[in-house]
Amino acid sequence: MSFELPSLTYAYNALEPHIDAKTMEIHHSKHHNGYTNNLNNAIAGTAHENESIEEILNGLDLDNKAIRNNGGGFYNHSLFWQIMSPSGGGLPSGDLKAAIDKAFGSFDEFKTAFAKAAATQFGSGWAWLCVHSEGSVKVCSTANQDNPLMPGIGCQGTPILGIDVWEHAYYLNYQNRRPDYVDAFFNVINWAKVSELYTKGA
Ligand code: MN3
Repeated sequence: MSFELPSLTYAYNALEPHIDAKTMEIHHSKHHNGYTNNLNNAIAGTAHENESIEEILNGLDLDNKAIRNNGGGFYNHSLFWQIMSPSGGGLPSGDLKAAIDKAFGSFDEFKTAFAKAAATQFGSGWAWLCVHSEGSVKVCSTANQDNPLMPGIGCQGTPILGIDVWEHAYYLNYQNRRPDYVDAFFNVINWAKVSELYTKGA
């Protein structure tokens, strides 16, 4: 089996003004495409060929840099496109809202914690909201293309929301202003999708 670059369900310019079309186009058609091709090359002829991406990441040997970087890159971006939407923004509801309130006290305090994780991730990486099997949620961050599905990464759980804080995700529009990009990201979060992932992962 080989992995395929997933299509976006919206146009490259659909998230403007929060995320610009050029950034989206390069990010999806070049960066994500590159991770996808490199992952396929890395697993070709190995036992991983018959595994799902989740199985590959759960059982990852962290010393296998090709699969770590490209398998992470494939998974992380596949999630990232889904948890954004042109009609996104607003607030979570239902069980997800309750879990966020329980963990952080309020949505605003969650937003502060998530934005801080994104801002303080040194260099390239991701900030995450993860769910644990008993339904609790937590915020953490990982370097490069690592993610919470990888063993021993110091940030465990099932990711239900993630923000890419590599410069390629925001530099054209925001240059060094990562906090402004993180703030804008909240206007495109697809909370319906995040809720669906919460229910699946809890
Ligand atoms: Mn990226």
